[in-house]
Amino acid sequence: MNAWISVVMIGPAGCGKTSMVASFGRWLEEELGERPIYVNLDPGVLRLPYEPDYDVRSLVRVDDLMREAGLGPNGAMIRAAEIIEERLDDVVARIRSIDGAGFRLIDTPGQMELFLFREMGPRIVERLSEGSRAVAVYILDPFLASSLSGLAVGVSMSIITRLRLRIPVVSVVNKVDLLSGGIELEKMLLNESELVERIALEEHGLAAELSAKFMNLVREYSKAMRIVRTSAKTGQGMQDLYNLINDALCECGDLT
Ligand SMILES: Nc1nc2c(ncn2[C@@H]2O[C@H](COP(=O)(O)OP(=O)(O)OP(=O)(O)O)[C@@H](O)[C@H]2O)c(=O)[nH]1
Ligand SMILES: [Mg+2]
Repeated sequence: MNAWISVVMIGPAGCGKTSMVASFGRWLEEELGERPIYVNLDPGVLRLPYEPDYDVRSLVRVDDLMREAGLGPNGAMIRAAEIIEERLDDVVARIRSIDGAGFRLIDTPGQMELFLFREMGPRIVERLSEGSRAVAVYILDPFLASSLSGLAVGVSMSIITRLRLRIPVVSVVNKVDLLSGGIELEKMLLNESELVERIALEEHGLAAELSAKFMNLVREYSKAMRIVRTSAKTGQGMQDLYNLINDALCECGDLT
């Protein structure tokens, strides 16, 4: 049994996965004195704001494929995903061979469909969770999350992440340093009447009906899906993220 806790950062292109790995990692180092292991699974990234302990670009790089095989960016990403899937045993063995204990922060490809909807993500996560624990952090776009129908769309992706990866998922709204004000997302998710009232103000007709039904579905599962606000840029919300991961992983509320 190893004592790793894998934290898989996932979310749409540009939401801040890579920055969150760096920012949460820095917070763990500074606040808890724990150096996490940094894992990059994005073959397309050019520069990383952290020093990876395992970097999938040692196996395949999207820019090399574009240059050498004459592929476009999407074709090269798909080819890179195929190469990673072909060598999955080796990738997992290299990550698992890193010594130590504590957090293993996992950065995933920019296009999340490559990780979620192909075999790569579910298989890697399954193998990394053997004998240890894992949680996914679904990173929502702050502008999408600033309306209730947008929030419903964002949160639906976190439910899909839960279904695909089969591990607990926590949700964060990142880049909150760019928002002024904003709705009390978490409170609203938990309070049915407030939610219905708010939806009626924002949406009409079918969109209102769908949003209400959807948010109620989300609310039903919202115990495990509390949302916190973070900024990977300023470091805001890292303690909340830590607490959320803690709650999701262990009902007794203790990571140790
Ligand atoms: N203002 C602000 N910018 C952020 C924050 N987090 C990330 N960014 C910026 O958003 C852009 C994308 O950040 P990344 O961390 O590369 O996001 P990503 O999800 O890894 O992106 P891909 O892997 O390319 O999909 C960069 O310019 C970051 O500096 C944040 O909390 N606040
Ligand atoms: Mg990235």
